[in-house]
Amino acid sequence: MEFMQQVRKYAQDGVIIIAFANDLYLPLFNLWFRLFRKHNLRNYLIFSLDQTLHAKLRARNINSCLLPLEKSAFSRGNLWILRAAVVREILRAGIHVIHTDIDAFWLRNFLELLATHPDDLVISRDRGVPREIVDQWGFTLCCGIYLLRSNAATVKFMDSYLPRVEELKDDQRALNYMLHDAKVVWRQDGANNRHTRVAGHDITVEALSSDIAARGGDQPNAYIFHPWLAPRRTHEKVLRAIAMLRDFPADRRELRLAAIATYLSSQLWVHRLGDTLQGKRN
Ligand SMILES: [Mn+2]
Repeated sequence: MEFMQQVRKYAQDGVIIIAFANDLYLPLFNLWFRLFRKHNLRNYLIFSLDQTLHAKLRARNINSCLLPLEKSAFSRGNLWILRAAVVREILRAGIHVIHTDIDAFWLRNFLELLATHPDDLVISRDRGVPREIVDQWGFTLCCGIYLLRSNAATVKFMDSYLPRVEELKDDQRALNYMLHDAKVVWRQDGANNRHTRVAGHDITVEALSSDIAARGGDQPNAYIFHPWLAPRRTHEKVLRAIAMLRDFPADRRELRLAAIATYLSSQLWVHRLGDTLQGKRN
């Protein structure tokens, strides 16, 4: 596949960091990238789902690969399937993958965890989807940020996983159900991470503590903050994320600049100015 040339070009030490976005999410991407770029990583590739975003990122010298997903065909389900298919191709090429959502903010360099977290799949935790698994494990695996190592077992795992993602149109549900079907037993380590070996697939999994990959609250050493941003307009999501990031040791200056940029790039300030003038007249 054509995108693999780009992956090979940007991978370093056999690792590539990937994210997916479209132009609608540019404000959120901008906030994400402000934090990500501080780690000076070059081994990343943004899969731009439309030409508009791709052109904008290229103009800013951001590593982007155009992987068009037609707006008419665009649904989250199709994106999850595409994402899993891309990951499978990269693993098949012998390259380890770190996948990050663009709302999983890199407060610290997640790549550093590679050396001390040797499991095949190292993945963040969630408490939402699928509900029935939360009831049993006390958590679920969250595809917002993960490291998947390339080896014979993980490549083979993807061959079972991808059809499951296609069937459920949801990569997170598919992953959790596969492990649940394999009747995994979680073992807790001293740092509140959970570990298991998946019978039948022979892969090991580490479900990271929220001290490393936080979904909220006060985790001062978190590498990743992946807040719940309920559906709303993208600009509002960004402003909400900025407000939540203030609880973490993120760069205050970057956050202020991001907030200003978000106001300027949205129509919000025009509306607010309008409201203010209206208020004065009344
Ligand atoms: Mn997310």
